[in-house]
Parts: sequence; C-alpha cells; structure tokens
Amino acid sequence: MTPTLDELRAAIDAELEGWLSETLRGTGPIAEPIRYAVLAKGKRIRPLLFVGAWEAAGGVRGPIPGNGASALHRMALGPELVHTYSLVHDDLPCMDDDDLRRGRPTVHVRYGERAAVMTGAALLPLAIRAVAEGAAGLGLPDPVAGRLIGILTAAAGSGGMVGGQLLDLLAEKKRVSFEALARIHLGKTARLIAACCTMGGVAARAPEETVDRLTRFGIAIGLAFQTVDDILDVTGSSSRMGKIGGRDEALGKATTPSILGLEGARVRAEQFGREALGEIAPLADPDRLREIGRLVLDRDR
Ligand code: GRG
Repeated sequence: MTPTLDELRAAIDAELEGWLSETLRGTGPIAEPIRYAVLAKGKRIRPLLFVGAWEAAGGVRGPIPGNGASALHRMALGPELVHTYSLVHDDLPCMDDDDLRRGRPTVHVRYGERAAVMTGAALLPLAIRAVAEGAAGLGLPDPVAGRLIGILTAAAGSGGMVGGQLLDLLAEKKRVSFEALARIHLGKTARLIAACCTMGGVAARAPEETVDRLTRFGIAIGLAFQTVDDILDVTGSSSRMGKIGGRDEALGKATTPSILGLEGARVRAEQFGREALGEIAPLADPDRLREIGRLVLDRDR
C-alpha cells in the first residue's frame, strides 16, 4: 500500500526524532537547541519532494532490502537539515531578525545568539552525514553517494542558498528588476528545492534524462514556492504560518507582489506550477510529486 502524504510526513518526522536522539547522545548542550530547531512543526516539503522524486523516477516502494524504508527517509533528512540551518541563521538579528518561527520563539530568542549560530553550523555536517548513511543503507555505490552529497552541498553553498541569501540582503531597500529578483529566488530557495528532486532521481538510479526532468521540475516548483511565500507574507495569517507576516515590506525586500502586484504574483506562481507539472508528466509514476506540487501552490502556511 502506498502511504498517504500525511503518513509519509509522519514517517519522516519519526526518522528525524529517532536519528537525532541517537546521533546527539553525549554531545552536550548543543543537542537541545538542535532538537528544538529541527523537531518544531515544519511542513517537511523538501524531504517529501525527495521521496516523491524517487518514486517518480521508478524507485521501488516499500521496504528497501537490508535497511527497510528508513534508509530512504534517512537520506531525506539531508535537505531538511540544511533547510533548518538556513531558517535558524535567517532569523538571526544580523539577517532578517525574526522572533517567531514554526509557531514558537526563534532559536536565538530561546537560547541566545551564540547557541543559534552554533546550531546552524552543526546542522550542516549532520545533513551530510544523513545523506551518507542513507546512501549506505540503500546500498548505493560510493561514487553515487559522492554525487548525492555534491548535489546537496552545491545547492546549499555559494552558488545556491548562501549566495542567494547575500543577494537578498544586499537588495534590501533597493529597486530590483524582475530578472534580479528571479536570480535571488533561484539562489536562496529554488536550488535547494531542486536538489531534493535531483537527489531523488539519482538515488533511484534513474536515467539522466529523468534526473534532468526532475531538476527542471524542482527549479520551477522552487520558484513557485518562493512566489507563494512572498504572497503569504502579505496575505497570510501569522498564527497559521507560525511566523510574523508583513516582514518583507518592513525590511524593504523586493518580492514578486511588490513588483507584479498580488494578482500578478498569483498568475506567476501558477505559471511556474504548470511548467513544473509539465516536466514530470512523462515520468513513470508522477502522482506523488504532482500532489506535492499542488500543496506548494495551494498552501496557506
Ligand atoms: C549565515 C552562513 C549563513 C548562511 C545564511 C540563512 C541562509 C544562509 C539562507 C536563507 C535562505 C532562506 C531562509 C530562504 C527562504 C526559504 C523559505 C521560503 C523558507 C520557508 O520554508 P518552509 O515554508 O518552512 O518550507 P518550514 O518551516 O515549513 O520548513
């Protein structure tokens, strides 16, 4: 039986909880803020996309020989841990300076700035470890494991999330063209989301043409994701989102609604969504990815 999306999210949450308990045992005071950051109620879009891409690429459902389905879920933790690190650092006073995240005080508010910087720093190596362990559990050859780690770290680093975040900060209170905004969104959000999809295809040992399709799907759905995020920052409910709305305007950030208006931004998000779904239509089993794509477009948190 194919698990529902909620069941899959619950399995990923269980893997996160179990693995962190085991991995952080004996690590001292860093364990508490790490658990606080990671085990807060995130939507887990990135690990879901990874598993969805793996299924779409023909990865076999059900228990994986040797290590059970958890080897796949272990690898899925990699992008989620990179993402959580980015949230912890993004919330710092020297970045976007936010007090609320995932419905509770941000890590620096709860544990102090120094612990928050260390928490983010600790999450990155944990992410790489999760991918390496997942690859071993799936019985993937070392060069494939190396490729998977390369995909994740490239998306997280200077050519992806970190580079995009700096562009985003430098653009505050400036007039930004739509093209420049697209570069910021690609770097700070879409490359990591695309990496989840690429990794799903590579872990499933899919043909390169399929991996490329999944990457293009991921870029388009990542751009849709950030566009919806910008819209929700204007229209969303803070209690529903678990973070304070209206921050983009307060910080003078260029966003899709600030350039195209709310309606224009909605049209743009739908265009990205259609582009994304078109990419995966020819794949063997795209239903789960389609469902996650709709979730990205229709979300209210
Ligand atoms: C300080 C070394 C250093 C690096 C900074 C902070 C950072 C790198 C990058 C930030 C990138 C960032 C936060 C982009 C925004 C992406 C985004 C829309 C996040 C919200 O994701 P959701 O909605 O959150 O999936 P949940 O809580 O559901 O997981």
